[in-house]
Amino acid sequence: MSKARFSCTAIAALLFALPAAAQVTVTDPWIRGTVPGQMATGAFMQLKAAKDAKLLEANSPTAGVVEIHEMKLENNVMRMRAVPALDLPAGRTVELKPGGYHVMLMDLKQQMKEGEVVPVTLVIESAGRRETVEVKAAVRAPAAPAAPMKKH
Ligand SMILES: [Cu+2]
Repeated sequence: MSKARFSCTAIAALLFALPAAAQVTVTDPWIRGTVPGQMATGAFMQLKAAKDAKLLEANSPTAGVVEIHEMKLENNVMRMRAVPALDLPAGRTVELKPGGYHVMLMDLKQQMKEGEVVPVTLVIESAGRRETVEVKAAVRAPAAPAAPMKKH
């Protein structure tokens, strides 16, 4: 009897010791710097999940409201809107970048100064399990271009 109970406990321990379900890799997280008084900015990064997952939400102590946004060209106007979740298909790199998906930081509690590192927590769901991923995002200059510009 006690032996059986031990086995169950051992199995439970083994299950909980399994690595996190989603195994999301975050590459090159950064935040666009702000000028004094600016209340919102975007955070960008590349996400790659080992198994199908979803980015459900994000949080940061630097912002009162954080949403996942999508930016789209509609009738020649760039518009952004909040999306309930962002799909992270297994093995595919999903890029959050200016002009596309981004983590919107609003109601900022501080100026985002170039060179600072800001913590952002991602809430990710995979196979019905939620997990959080801690990200340290580097603040870049407010006017930092997304990619080096070429002159011709
Ligand atoms: Cu936005």
